[in-house]
Amino acid sequence: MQGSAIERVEAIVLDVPTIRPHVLSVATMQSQTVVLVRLYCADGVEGVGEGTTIGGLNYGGESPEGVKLAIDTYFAPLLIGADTTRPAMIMERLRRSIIDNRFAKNAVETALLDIQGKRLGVPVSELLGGRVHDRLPVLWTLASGDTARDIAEAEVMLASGRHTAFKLKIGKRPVQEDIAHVAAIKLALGDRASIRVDVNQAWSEAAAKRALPLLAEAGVDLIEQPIRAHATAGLARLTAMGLVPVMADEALQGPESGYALACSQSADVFALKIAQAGGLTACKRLADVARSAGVALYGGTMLEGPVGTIASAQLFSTLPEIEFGTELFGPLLLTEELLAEPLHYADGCLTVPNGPGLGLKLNEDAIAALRRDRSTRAPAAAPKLVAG
Ligand code: MUC
Ligand code: MG
Repeated sequence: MQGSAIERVEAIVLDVPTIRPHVLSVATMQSQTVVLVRLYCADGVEGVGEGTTIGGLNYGGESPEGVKLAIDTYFAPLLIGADTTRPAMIMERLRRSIIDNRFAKNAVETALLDIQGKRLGVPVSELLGGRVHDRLPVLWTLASGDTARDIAEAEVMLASGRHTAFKLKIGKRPVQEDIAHVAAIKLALGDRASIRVDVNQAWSEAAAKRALPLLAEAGVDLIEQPIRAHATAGLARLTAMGLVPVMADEALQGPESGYALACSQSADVFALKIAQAGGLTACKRLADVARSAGVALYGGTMLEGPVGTIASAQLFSTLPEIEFGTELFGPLLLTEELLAEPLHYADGCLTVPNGPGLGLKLNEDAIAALRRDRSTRAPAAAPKLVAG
């Protein structure tokens, strides 16, 4: 086997507690299940990627356990022996054999680009066209489920200077209660903060039509995925109301869906997510579609740990315009540090690492302690999630 060939593939499921419950319309997270995919080459070079989602199967079709199963059973046999100096060739081979599984493909592509960057001595951003930003603006999500607690949390963030924009998770409560919650937070924070809302598909079009003028009046700057992902005509009608910019998130399942949404003028803004897009290069194609169509950009996440967060940052750093900033705060939601050297967040921004590949070193002790399969005595069960 040549030195650059993949010798071993490992998919690891980690259960990491969150600093507080994170309440979305689709799930309440008490912990995040981070899936790491590690590729080991014969010459000792290794790469890591992440295939994390939100709320097990509450958010989409790929669960953490499903990503691991797909990697172990279907991806690994195609990867063993493959020459990592040809990441695009490997990804093409995977695409020809595996139809969907975008989260798993993203994890593998991230790991391949990590390896390639390490071999060439350049950050992943330079393999994707080259970075134009060394720091990216990062908002914080207020999602404790309690208005007073959210305001107190925002005040702490504003005082520390770590964030000046906030996304509120709504859609779980009746619409009027949600509007009152959003208006109270905006009133408390005033011009000191940009407030956006994410409904995670919870509303009907009729409910969204009632809510939009009220959200505009409250001073909301952006509304994310208010209605079902497939309801693109409805999303276009909400966008055409022109009251608050509308952002597509769950509706974006890769560059082709972005093209369709752009053609139907269904959204003002696209939430770019490397996992939902099926990898970094697919996500870059999605960004190109948006840019060509005059759709604004936002750097989204699946609340990944540091590996997925920095893979996203490496890509987002190459985009000249990312008008609505990013939400690359996933690692800050976790109680445990998964890196040997923590990421740098300050003045509302995340610094994009500059080392070769992703520019990260894992905290192996933390990973060993958090792996779901750490005990051979009793197989650990999946963490409890409270649905919707
Ligand atoms: C989503 O739907 O955008 C991103 C930030 C957050 O709090 O939840 C996610 C998922
Ligand atoms: Mg969203």
